[in-house]
Amino acid sequence: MAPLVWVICCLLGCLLLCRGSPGPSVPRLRLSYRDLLSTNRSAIFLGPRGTLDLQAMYLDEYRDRLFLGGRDALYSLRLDQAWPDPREVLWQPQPGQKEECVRKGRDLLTECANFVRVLKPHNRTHLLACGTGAFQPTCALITVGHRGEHVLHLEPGTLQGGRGRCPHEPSRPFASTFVGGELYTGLIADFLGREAMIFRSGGSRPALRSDSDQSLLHDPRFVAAARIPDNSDQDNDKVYFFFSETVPSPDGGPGRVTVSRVGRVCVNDAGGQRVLVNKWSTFLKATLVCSVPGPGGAETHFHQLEDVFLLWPKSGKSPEVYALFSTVSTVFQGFAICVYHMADIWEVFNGPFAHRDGPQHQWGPYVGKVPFPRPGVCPSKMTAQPGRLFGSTKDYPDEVLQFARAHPLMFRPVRPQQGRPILVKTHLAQQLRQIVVDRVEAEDGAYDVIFLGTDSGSVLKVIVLQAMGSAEPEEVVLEELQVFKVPTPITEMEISVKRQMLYVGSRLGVARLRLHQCKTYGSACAECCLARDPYCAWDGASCTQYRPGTSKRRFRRQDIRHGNPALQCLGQGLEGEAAGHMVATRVYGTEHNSTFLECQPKSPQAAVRWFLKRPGEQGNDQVKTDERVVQTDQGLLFRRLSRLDAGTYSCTTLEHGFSQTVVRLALEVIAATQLDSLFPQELRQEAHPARGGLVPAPSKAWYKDILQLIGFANLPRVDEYCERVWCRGNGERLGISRSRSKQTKGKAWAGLELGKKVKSWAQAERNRTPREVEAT
Ligand SMILES: *[C@@H]1O[C@H](CO)[C@@H](O)[C@H](O)[C@H]1NC(C)=O
Ligand SMILES: *[C@@H]1O[C@H](CO)[C@@H](O)[C@H](O)[C@H]1NC(C)=O
Ligand SMILES: CC(=O)N[C@H]1CO[C@H](CO)[C@@H](O)[C@@H]1O
Repeated sequence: MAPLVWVICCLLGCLLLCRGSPGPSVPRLRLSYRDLLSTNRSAIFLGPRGTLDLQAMYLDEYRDRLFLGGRDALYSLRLDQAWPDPREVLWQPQPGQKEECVRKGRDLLTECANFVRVLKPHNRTHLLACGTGAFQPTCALITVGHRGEHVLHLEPGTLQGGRGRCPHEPSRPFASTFVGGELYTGLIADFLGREAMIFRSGGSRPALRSDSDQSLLHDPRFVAAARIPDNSDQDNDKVYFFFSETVPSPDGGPGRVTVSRVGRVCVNDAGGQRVLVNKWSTFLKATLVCSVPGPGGAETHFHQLEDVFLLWPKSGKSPEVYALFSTVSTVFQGFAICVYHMADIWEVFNGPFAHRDGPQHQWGPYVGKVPFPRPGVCPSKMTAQPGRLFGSTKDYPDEVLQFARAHPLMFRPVRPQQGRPILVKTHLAQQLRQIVVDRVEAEDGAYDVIFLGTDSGSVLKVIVLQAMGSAEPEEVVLEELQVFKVPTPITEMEISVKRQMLYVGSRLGVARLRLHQCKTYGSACAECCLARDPYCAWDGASCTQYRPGTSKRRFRRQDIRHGNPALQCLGQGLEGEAAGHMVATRVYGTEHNSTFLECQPKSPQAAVRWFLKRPGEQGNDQVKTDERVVQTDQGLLFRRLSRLDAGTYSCTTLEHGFSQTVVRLALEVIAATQLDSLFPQELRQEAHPARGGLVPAPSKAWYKDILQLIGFANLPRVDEYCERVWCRGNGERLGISRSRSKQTKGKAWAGLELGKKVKSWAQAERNRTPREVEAT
């Protein structure tokens, strides 16, 4: 029965999600790989061989370096200099290890190399690096120099086994963090991929690991690890692990289910004295819930943890936990972001332990007496009792350790802030893999800007607005940035708030991406305002980075909540270039032929309308579309132009109740009869490709275009036309095949492909006298 209920719940969930889908999730701005490079928004490092096989990234803001772990190699890039300025260290597997790896049935190309997966600070001059070593994990210390130096070399004398610190496989998820000279790692630590553990090593204390007899971890997929202090007492410091597990169905039904967990251990855990020797004695875990409530208690659950980002506040000690989840359902695919307070996590760890009891072995809260010191509590002043100090977990009574062993799971789950996700995304063309959050001060408060790395090499920049008096948060996708040229999953993302940069890694390489580039939004106040980007504000002259506190409160126009330029940009050139005074660009079309008037607003969220002012008339009429005149996403298409179509066309956009004219085109229609009478017979033949014509383009097509040129007997106009249609820039431009960018463009093309040869023809034409032309 259980699976059926599941499916039904899920379907119901789908419907709920569809109906209540918050806000438009179409990005307001889409920037291509080329756009990003050409505007210096991003810079790419692919390594000397064109691909890094990137496995690890460590952003070192103290040294201003970015360290990368790849296949058989390590790299160091300087952040403060022209990018890239790499240092490389080659690090192959031990001799014979590659062959052994192949002998054991592993793939030579994809598995039997040293994939460097761990890069952590060791001390002021050294990093700890670990690689898979062709299925024999190996660690070494890497000299990186003091601050200001740019050196990178491996210390051969420090090579040592890396089992428990680095997985055997290049692809298996794991998480580690470096605390007080020791490395804490959550991973599967054996060749066969069965031995899941949390492992601590590298310090002067004996290594500590999970108790494998108890199977505390069920096929875990670790995504993050970090030290988070409970309070100012360092004795209470704990390392938290975020992971998903596949556990037997909790209601005793068949099959297994995926659940997400937060687990923790005390930094000062030393294991037990008689039980749990060299094993964790303080390990506890709790379930992380991220679900959308529906009517009648039906919930759509997001069970699989994809990534976690800890947002540390400027003041205060505990971070907010931003977690990206996905569904594990085969019925529909969705993603959700839930935010957890540490206080709520602590409360669950202080609450009842989960306990299996009763005839069906159901889970319930443990109601018996819990021994002292409470299992999971670190030895500290709090555990001291008169006569018994409990200075170490080795002093804990056996009873405490036995209880901890038997009750690693808390009964209550951790619920997110507001009890629901801050963001739900379904029907996505791509999957979400990574999350980074930046808290940005804006004119009207702080906004959390969320960067999401997708599996198609792009980054989404999103804000979530909690509307007043509404339960549904509004999602605003500010930008979609195609960071990598080809679709590739983003595997690493680090932010430098200091540099206002995001470092984005995929297998291919790493990109440095500016968090914002305000001028991309446009040069008018209204465009800046409509962008709703908390990083950007209108400063009275242009769209620039908003810096709180530094402004002299002159013009700081920003309206993230409503994006209402009418209010924000009054007297700020709201009309500007966009208004009625905008000079119309002259374009030409021939009667009976097709013509296209282009208008692509920057924002795909804007509604486009076309207006026509006929020659001699006063008012603007909205263009009536039918099968002859078609409005497309790119502009207005006339299938067959009529002389009556001549006039001035205005393309206006409507967004957030704000209307603006973005393109004005004065269309002139050249009568068919005029063309025929003006066309020189000999040129018509000469132009034919079969007779050695000028361009190897579709014959009819191209000479018709020349007809159009001829149509303008007065030469300045020929020039003008040539200029507009083909010859602008380097003269290589073809009438139709030009790059499509996000900029709004107002242009018409004849719908024909013509090359640069037309230009030389036009040149020759210009040298003829008007009389000659007329005479022909
Ligand atoms: C991009 O950066 C390079 C080097 O710093 C500079 O030469 C170039 O002008 C910049 N381009 C733009 C569009 O800012
Ligand atoms: C860092 O550790 C290495 C290896 O243990 C040692 O050789 C080096 O002197 C240490 N550096 C500092 C600054 O302590
Ligand atoms: C498609 C179309 O209408 N083509 C016309 C373009 O103009 C020439 C010259 O007037 C006509 O012959 C074509 O039929």
